[in-house]
Amino acid sequence: MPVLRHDIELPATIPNLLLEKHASFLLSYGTDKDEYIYCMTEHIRMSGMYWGLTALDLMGKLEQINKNVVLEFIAQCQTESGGIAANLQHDPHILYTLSAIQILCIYDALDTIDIEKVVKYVKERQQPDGSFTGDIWGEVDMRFSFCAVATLSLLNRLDAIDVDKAVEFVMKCMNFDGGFGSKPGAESHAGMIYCAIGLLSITGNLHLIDVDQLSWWLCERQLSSGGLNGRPEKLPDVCYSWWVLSALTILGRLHWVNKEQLVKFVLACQDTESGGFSDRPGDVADPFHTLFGLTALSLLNTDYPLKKINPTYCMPEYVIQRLHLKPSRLD
Ligand code: GRG
Ligand code: ZN
Repeated sequence: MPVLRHDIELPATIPNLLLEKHASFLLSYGTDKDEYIYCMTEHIRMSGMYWGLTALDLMGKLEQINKNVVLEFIAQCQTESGGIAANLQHDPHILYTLSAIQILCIYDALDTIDIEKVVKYVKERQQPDGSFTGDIWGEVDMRFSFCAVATLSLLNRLDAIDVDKAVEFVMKCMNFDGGFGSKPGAESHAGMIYCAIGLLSITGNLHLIDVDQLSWWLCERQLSSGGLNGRPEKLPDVCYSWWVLSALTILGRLHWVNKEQLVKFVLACQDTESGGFSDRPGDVADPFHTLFGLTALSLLNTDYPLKKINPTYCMPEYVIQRLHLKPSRLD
């Protein structure tokens, strides 16, 4: 009888953390603008920059990036509507607006762009039921609620939207299993749970959650390999070490996962030759999974020399403190 494989086997030897290699992987990523992978990621460039810069900052290597080039790129990506695009001549979207604001906060350079116009763009995305569209074309997704609330809170302008309505919509996305989906009735997914818990943490509404039920669902994502999947019956992936662990950290239940096993899984996802992390051992590394490999190790309080990451904003903790933001967290 065929048996479906829902986990992976870890390699016999687990490498140590290869910080220097990860830094050079990220620094060289995209230096060759004719590379296939550079072209294929053109449409998500702003988020790619946020993943890479945040990862470099966690490793204490941010000064190796030319800050002025980054700031000038972001300024050029702000469009007439106030929203920010993923790349030059692209349409603005709330996902890339958040990534741009996150980078500007890391660089303490919000004055690079027109902030009032960003606030107007985000405000215009809110619908009568409290949800948010990602852009002018009308797709609604709970991820966009998180992006809107995170962006405005980083700008200290949450007053621009109806926060109660935004929370009401997020709570409509909660399922019988305690998890959250992308819209009402949609299947629970760890990425969406991060968005919901992040939004509730920023707005001070974590009391609306059944903490034990949701934390059970989250910790049951850990498989025998030590890695976490994003929903039942799926393979483990290093990025869920962020989506799941950040939520468990905010809920005060980080100790409900086996830390030692998870660290092993995360370390096994490194590319020991070229640097970077991939989703699973042996796959191709990319900046997205590199960030989340590092953030997982940061959240797990390992002894590695990494800065602390804030579980709500996925930004270095020192930046969140500099902005005097205090997203709530349960004990
Ligand atoms: C500030 C970190 C940060 C994020 C901004 C965009 C966003 C807010 C959050 C995205 C949350 C999300 C939906 C993450 C999941 C990403 C992912 C791995 C999707 C893949 O889903 P499937 O169904 O994969 O293709 P599985 O693992 O279920 O097979
Ligand atoms: Zn992934």
